[in-house]
Amino acid sequence: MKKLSLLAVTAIAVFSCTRIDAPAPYGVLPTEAQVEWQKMEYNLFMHFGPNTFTGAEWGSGQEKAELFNPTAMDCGQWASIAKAAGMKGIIITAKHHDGFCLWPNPVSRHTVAQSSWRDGKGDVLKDLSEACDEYDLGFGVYISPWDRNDPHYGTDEYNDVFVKTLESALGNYGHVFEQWFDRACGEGPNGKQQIYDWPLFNSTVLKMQPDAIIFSDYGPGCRWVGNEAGSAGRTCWSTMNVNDDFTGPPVSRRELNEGIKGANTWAAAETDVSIRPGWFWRESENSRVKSLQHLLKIYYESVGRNSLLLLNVPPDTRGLIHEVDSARLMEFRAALDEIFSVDLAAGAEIEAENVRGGARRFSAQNLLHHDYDRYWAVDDDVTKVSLVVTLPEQRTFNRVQLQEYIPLGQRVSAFSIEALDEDGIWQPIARETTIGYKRIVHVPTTTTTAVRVNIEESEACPVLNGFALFMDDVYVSYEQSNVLTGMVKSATEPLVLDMVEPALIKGFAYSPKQNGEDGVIVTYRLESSLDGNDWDVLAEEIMFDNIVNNPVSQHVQFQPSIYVRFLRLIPIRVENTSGSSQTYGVTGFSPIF
Ligand code: FUL
Repeated sequence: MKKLSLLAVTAIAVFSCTRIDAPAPYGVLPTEAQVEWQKMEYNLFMHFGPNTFTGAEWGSGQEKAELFNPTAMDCGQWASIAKAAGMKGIIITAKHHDGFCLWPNPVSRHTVAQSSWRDGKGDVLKDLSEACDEYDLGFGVYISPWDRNDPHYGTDEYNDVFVKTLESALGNYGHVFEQWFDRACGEGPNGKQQIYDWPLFNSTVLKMQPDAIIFSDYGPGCRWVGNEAGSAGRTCWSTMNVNDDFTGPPVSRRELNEGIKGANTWAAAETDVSIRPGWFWRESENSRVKSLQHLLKIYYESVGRNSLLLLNVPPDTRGLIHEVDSARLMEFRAALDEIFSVDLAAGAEIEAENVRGGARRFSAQNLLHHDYDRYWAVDDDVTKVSLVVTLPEQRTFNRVQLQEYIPLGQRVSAFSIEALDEDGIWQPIARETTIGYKRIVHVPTTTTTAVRVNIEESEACPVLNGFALFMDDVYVSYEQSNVLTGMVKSATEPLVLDMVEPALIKGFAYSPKQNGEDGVIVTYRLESSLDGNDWDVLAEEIMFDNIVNNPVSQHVQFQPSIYVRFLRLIPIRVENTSGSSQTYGVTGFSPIF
């Protein structure tokens, strides 16, 4: 008996001696609520209020409250559509800049209670929070500090009124996962600009909803992505520099878009974009709902770039999501399911050059495990390291998904991906910078038995928890039909494509004008550049065969793919249907990835 317990004690002692610690956290970290927020990935934004009935984007605040009168209001419809679309939460404009409150805010005289909707007894926040509960969706609110109706606006008193407004909206409708503050700040009725008390506003939000993620340009919960077009930076850090009073330092759109490496606050980028040209519903925009291709591009440039996608789908004057929008959302969902439902890395073996302390617990095989908290980690002094994913058989894919385990901080600042070719040579297929919570990299359609990921630079030893491969047959280069539409250029002027960042491209597409008169490029010199200053000649003279008779889009493929930022076509011979021409027309010039 004595002997046995001694043995057990020895075994425990040996085990605890050899247990390898997890890597120490690096830099500023997300809170648990911020990690859960990022895992939501895709949420619904809803702009609704008097503007829905007037067609304005920014109401003056002088609109009559009775204007707000949706005829068939149904938050259950919104929530069921959001759920079916695969979204995880809904954020509504509880109060936009016109000051109108979608709930009976006791400190305002410009609310649903003064409207004719449901005889002044309606409450959109109540209906929506209940619908979100029913469909297991997060409920969030946009409450604009700028108020074009409140008579106190522009005076010190207003900040107290606004605090009461926050308390009312955040205190009566259950859990609120996100508070959305935009920074628009205009003048009040007295011509004065309001000085907002951000520390007071933020502390009020957290007093009412301790887990809420506070959105604004400066966080502190998450930050604006710097544009309303739906595009996070290819480099995208989740950190920003924020002063204690949440008013600065001044931040450029580029910094919002790309974040700041090593900055003092965790504030991941949120990509807010509307499915329509405007934020509010308008009859005239029913035919201008974004296409499936456009939405896929937005998805790749938000969720695929370490950002959360907040897609605005505004209810109409009935108080319903319009049929055109809901049909597009379902089409989008079906496409995402088709692309992402089959992980082509399933069944692979992953071997890494380094595994932390040689411990199984940190093995690279964890990258295929779906338990979020299992990850691959390396020794502390390793910041440059490769891993090889050997597939069970030859597989074809064009998207590579990587994930960093962000509870320990964002670390990777450069990586590349290679695929093994038939001769056993590693061919580069991508070179990128940051990963973050999730990164979906576009690579050329690749058929291979093995993929190598090289972490080239990392701020601390890398910690990754996800690797996957997908094949997207749905998304066709959206830019192809949208770049440089309908231009006519002089025959001596080069045609230049700037991809903003260097990218690995398989070729390009040039679409001439179809009218036969403006001319087309027949032969040209092809050059490329990484910086727009030094140009490499790729070919002295190339011809678009039969382009004059049949001016359809021309696709030119490179062998192998090239890594460039700029492409330049210098026309040598330009013709129209009657012979040599002084001009040529362009309806598209875009990369093929
Ligand atoms: C901006 C606002 O001014 C727009 O009206 C819209 O609400 C957008 C989401 O945020 O700052």
